[in-house]
Amino acid sequence: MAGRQAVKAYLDLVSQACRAVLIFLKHNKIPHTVENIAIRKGQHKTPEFTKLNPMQKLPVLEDNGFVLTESDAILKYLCAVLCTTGPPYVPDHWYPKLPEKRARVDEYTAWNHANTHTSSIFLHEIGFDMWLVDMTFQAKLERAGYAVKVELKLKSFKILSRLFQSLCGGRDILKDRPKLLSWRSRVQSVLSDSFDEAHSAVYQIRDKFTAKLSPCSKQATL
Ligand SMILES: N[C@@H](CCC(=O)N[C@@H](CS)C(=O)NCC(=O)O)C(=O)O
Repeated sequence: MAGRQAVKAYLDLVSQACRAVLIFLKHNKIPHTVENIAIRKGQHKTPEFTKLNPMQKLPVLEDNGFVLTESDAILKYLCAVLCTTGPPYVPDHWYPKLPEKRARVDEYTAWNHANTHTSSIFLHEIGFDMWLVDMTFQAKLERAGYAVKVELKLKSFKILSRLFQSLCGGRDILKDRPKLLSWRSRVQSVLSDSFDEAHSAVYQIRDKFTAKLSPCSKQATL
């Protein structure tokens, strides 16, 4: 971002939407600072934060006075701003300019937004997650031929961060799904350190949770 200030991201890494933003910033080496806002402490309800986002939700991005909410909008904004005005440049494959390719990414992010967020308590805690994996993510990835290569798209990236949410509860919902497991490890290896850094809070919650389980329950979850 030559000549531009670092962007400021307001995040709580317990949130999947926030992790997606952080991984994207780190992976693309976009200069940024992070302001940690702890949802569990109600820090997103303060008058200062409410001025930034009247909806009192995270993540929020601030770019030289321009304030943006909603992780999808933030990721697409960063792609749009930095595809031409780098360095660093965000490569076109993340959010292609070609209308048909772009529409495929928008198709997924629209579906993701409407279908995986509000229902996530059911999806992750009550066991509908298997239905979700088989009927939706897997079907969508089948159509895309599990295409990840080194060319990551916002689409595969959002799927991955969503699927990782259940790890907080100590469950790996992909453990019996070899195709999805291999796809996930390919995406993770492309994202490498930025993925693990953004998931450090999730790993801590998982470790705390699984430490309390009996050996038998541990086997059943992870
Ligand atoms: N659709 C929004 C999700 C915003 C959202 O619901 N954020 C949650 C964390 S994942 C939050 O801030 N929750 C605080 C609350 O609802 O009080 C996005 O993708 O950015």
